[in-house]
Amino acid sequence: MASKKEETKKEAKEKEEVVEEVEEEEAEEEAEEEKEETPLDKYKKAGEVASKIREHLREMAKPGVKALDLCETADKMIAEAGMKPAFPLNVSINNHCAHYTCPWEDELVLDKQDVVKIDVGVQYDGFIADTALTVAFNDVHNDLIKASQEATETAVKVIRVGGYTGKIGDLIENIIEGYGFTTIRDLSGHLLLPYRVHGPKTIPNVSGRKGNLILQDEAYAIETFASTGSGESHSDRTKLYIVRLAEGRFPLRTDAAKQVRRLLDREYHRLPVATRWIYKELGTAKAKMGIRELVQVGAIYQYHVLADVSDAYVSQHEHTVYMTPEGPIKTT
Ligand SMILES: [Co+2]
Repeated sequence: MASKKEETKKEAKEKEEVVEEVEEEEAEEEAEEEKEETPLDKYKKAGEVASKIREHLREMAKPGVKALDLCETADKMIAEAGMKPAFPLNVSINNHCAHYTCPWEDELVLDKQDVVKIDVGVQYDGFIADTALTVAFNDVHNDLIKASQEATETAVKVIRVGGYTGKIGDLIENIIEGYGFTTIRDLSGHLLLPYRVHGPKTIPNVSGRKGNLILQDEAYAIETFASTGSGESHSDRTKLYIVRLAEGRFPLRTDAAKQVRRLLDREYHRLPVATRWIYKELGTAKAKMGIRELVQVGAIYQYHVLADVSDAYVSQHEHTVYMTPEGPIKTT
C-alpha cells in the first residue's frame, strides 16, 4: 500500500509537472502572438496571399472566361484572407500594358488569341505585395512571355542594398531586346511604402539611367514589360476604371462627391480603387455623380488604361522584394 501511495504521489507530481509544462508552452505561444510583427513579417503575409491569388488566376484564365470573374475572384480571395486590396486586380489584355480593371458589369471575355496580364495587389496593415504574370493560349506568344519573365527573375536575383536601380534597368533592357522585343520605356518598378503603391524611387526598364540608391529594409515591386509594339504606353483617356484620392483639400458641392471621398479615404486608405467598387457601395447613379465632381475639382488621381499601339502584344511579370544586407527576400 505504502508503495502504491508513494506511487500515487509520484504520479500526481508528474501530472503537476506536465500541467506546468503545458502552461509554460501556452504562455510562450501567447508571448509569441503578442510580439509585434515586423514590417518584413507583414510584407511576407501579404505576399503569400497575393501569390496564391496570382497562381489561382493563372489556372482560371482561359478563353471564354469573363474578365470580371477574375476580378471578383481576386476581391473575394483577398477578403477571405482577412486582408485588403492594395489596388484592384489589373487584367490588361494585348496592347494594354496596365490599369485595366473591370468596370461595373463588364462583359469582356478572354479570347484564345489574347495575351493577358494579371497584376495582383494585396496589403496587410498597409504593407503591400505587388505581383504579376502573363498568360496566353497561343504558343506564338511564348517568347514574349519568356522575355519579361526572365527579365524580372534576373532583376529579383541581382538587386542589392547599396546598388543603384539604374544598373537593373541596363539588365532588363538587354534581356528584353535579346528576345527581339522592346521594353516599355515609360513604365518602371517602384518603391513600396506603407499604404503607398508608388514610392519616390523607381527601377527603370531601360538602360542608361542612374536610378536611385537602394537601401536596407526597403521594399520594391520589380516589374518588367516586353512589347511587340513601340515601347511607349499612352493613356487611353476614354477608359478610367481605377481612381485614387489626390493630396490636398478640395471643397465639394454634392453629398455624392463627399460620400465617394469618405469611402476612398476611410475604407481604402487613399490607395487605388476600382470604380466598380464605388458603384457597388453607393449605387451607380450616386457613384457616377460623385466621381464626376471629384474629377472636375481635381480631387481624384486618374489611372487611365495605359496602352501601346493598337496591334501590339505586351507581356508583364512582377515580384515584390524586401531588401536585407544579405540580399533580397522575394515576398511574392
Ligand atoms: Co507594380
